[in-house]
Amino acid sequence: MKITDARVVVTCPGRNFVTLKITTDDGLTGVGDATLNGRELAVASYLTEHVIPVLIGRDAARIEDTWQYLYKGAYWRRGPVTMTAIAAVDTALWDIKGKAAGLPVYQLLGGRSRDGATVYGHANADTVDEVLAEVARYTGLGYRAVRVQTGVPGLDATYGVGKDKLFYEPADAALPTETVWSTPHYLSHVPEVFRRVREEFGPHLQLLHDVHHRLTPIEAARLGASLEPYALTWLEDPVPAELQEGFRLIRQHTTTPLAVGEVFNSIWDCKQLIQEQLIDYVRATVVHAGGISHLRRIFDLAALHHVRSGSHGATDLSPVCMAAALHLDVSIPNFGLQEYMRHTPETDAVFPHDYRFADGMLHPGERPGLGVDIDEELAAQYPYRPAQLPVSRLQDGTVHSW
Ligand code: KDG
Ligand code: MG
Repeated sequence: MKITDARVVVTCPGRNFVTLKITTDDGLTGVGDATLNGRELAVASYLTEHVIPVLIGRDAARIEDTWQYLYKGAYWRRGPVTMTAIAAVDTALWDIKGKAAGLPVYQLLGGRSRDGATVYGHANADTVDEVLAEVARYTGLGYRAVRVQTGVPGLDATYGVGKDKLFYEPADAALPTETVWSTPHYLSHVPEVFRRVREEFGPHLQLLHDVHHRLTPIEAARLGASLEPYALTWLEDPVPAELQEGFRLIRQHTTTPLAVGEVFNSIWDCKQLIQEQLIDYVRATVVHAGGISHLRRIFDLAALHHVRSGSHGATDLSPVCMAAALHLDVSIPNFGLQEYMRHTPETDAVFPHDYRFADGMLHPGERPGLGVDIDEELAAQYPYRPAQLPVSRLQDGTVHSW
């Protein structure tokens, strides 16, 4: 089963997506997501210039060997661009293997460990009163878990609080827009938001909150402690995670569970966090963490240390990534939650897929392979549009982390 063709499709049905499509000599095709928000063309070029030439003629069945070849053979290991490109190849080869076997990929990963992947939705609004209505929208749709984000009084705009409902789009302009951030305003506001949500929805709805890397460890410790009465399922990205031992400080002060990892691209980004049990959920995902093969390795390490999965699933991860994530989610023993931010109807039409939402869960479907494809004719109608993520500054003008 030799690879005879591989090509990169860049399309913008409302937002940019990069997809790798691989074809074999027996006519099978496989798809892999290669979207890196705001840096899409870097991955497209990495694949076209450096990866596709070495794929042609290789045995499509040799998934692990191809992964090692691309990772070790490049000499330059890790990094989001490299690992997203490797992820696309790995995902497409799992898709092909499933089709060759006539089985959905989750069966090749050991079969089901659960009925479906429990997902969380996104309640976003400027005010607390409005966000209560958004949470109700999700519980009405059958969700069992909701992430809650609001505007912060005194700040004009807050990253992660979308204007659209059911999804949000953070890459909002060809050149980065700028927003202003104040930690004191934020820290005094968030506990009141969760007090109101718990009061309205009771103790059983799973609640989550994303800090978007905006605090220092001691500030995050204070936030975690102040949220303990509201029993969050997780507090996400409380601090930037390059300094893995920085999480020790947060852990010493709070029992609020911690989730981190949407920007991780390798097991080395979370090795210490997992081995020291400094986090409760690892949010790495298929497209940015080296594909199904490498993400499974991360989740296996996590399982040894009582850390569960909580894969990133924002709109900038295409339906190809979502499908791949779901096959892993239903098969691994230590699944926690799957993020689900719905795509626009235009995106869903470009990427026809078998997965579906029911009873608060996503189900990967039973089609051989991943159960997702790209409609290349439709994709061609949506040319690439440059879009970047915003930059945040403190009130004194200092560039801030989020
Ligand atoms: O591209 C960045 C987004 O995917 C990210 O900001 C979304 O934080 C996010 C989340 O938790 O979904
Ligand atoms: Mg996040």
